[in-house]
Amino acid sequence: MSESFKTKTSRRAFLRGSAAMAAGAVAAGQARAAGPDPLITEVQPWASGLGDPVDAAPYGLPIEHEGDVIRRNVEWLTADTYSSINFTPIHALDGTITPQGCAFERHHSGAIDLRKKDYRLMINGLVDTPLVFTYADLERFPRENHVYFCECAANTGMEWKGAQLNGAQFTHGMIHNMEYTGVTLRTLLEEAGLGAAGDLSDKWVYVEGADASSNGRSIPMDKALDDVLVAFKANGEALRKEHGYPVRLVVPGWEGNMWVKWLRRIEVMSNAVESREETSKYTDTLANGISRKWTWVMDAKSVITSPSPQAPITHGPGALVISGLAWSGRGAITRVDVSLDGGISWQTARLAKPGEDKALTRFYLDTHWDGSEMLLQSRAMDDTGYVQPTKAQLRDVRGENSIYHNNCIQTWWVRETGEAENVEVS
Ligand SMILES: Nc1nc2c(c(=O)[nH]1)N[C@H]1C(S)=C(S)[C@@H](COP(=O)(O)O)O[C@H]1N2
Ligand SMILES: [Mo]
Repeated sequence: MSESFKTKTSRRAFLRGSAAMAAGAVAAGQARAAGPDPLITEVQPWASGLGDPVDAAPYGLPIEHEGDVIRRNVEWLTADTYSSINFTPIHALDGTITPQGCAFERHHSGAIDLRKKDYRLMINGLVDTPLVFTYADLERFPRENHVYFCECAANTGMEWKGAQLNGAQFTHGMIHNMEYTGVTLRTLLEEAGLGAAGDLSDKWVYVEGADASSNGRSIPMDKALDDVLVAFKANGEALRKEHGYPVRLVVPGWEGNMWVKWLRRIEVMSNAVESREETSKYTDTLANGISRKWTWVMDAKSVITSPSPQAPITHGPGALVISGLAWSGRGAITRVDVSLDGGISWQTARLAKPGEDKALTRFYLDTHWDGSEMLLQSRAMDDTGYVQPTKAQLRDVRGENSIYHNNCIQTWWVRETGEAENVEVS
């Protein structure tokens, strides 16, 4: 085949292709018809030889070109990286499931290496028969699968006094959403027998981890018997070390701190322990200096992940997909509104799927950008009728002394260049 003939046929096929695309889709209408595109008309190196054989990577990692889709920490936030946190790159993900490899980590004394054969889970206290389970024992109870989000109560906590961190990863990335496989805590408590506890309505369980910090937390019995899972798989595979391998607690809709990793003991008690993690930490100091405790539930919240400071608009005016995440610890997301003008007017976004109970919901606003600046906001609603508050509404109730449970509406200022910045419109 002569070179000119090849170019001609390819060119014709290409033009036909682009005309068809333009008829169907807005974005594709900008097909570059200026000249032959060598990426289409020339045989490329990747088509001139073999690719990698199977087994090149017995356990695959993302392709190197995606190397910036990683967890990141903020160095000045914590004194060291053992009692610290990093952030999920939510600005670069889509859909709702967080891959374990880039799901945020929060440790109080580092991620420990605990082998299944060394794993023991004790249930003691006000139970008929104190029990110790091995990992193999846990695998013999009936299992359930559920997708839930886990949000650290400190997520967005740096933004109380004003816009601070420039990126959805840093303002809202203390969250992940996985499909967990595990045994209900109810099953294990009933195995030990709750007769000894008497009236269950005022009882608690105290849960602690095997790491040096132990991260002990008290959970009211109602919740313990409701939807709490003792989980050993996430997204189909074993939990990663950093997420509590081999077993962690999943406390749907409630603050991440209660999701005890490397779970080692569950004690049925007549009182809450009032441990460090539920008194000096994870309580909410109000304007008058008095702190609220037992604020376990993560209220409805949302954020636009793209465009956002780390995900600017790079394509100029025209078709624009605005996308983000919404969630509620009280139930399912029913609606998300998006504003392009800092909350003056709102449009209802499209939910990728109907909202699921205590799990992330993906929303899209498929819109046309005229190239002018925008103040992008999203506002979530859940099936209890709750509406995500503005920053001003939240401050009216909470003051500015809080760290935790900041679920206010976030604003990104998108400039004519497409770049975005964290700003406050309260
Ligand atoms: N044993 C133990 N469990 C723990 C912690 C810990 O340091 N030790 N950190 C808690 C906190 S504050 C959060 S937000 C979640 C974070 O879970 P992840 O690291 O899987 O994201 O785990 C919780 N469970
Ligand atoms: Mo946390």
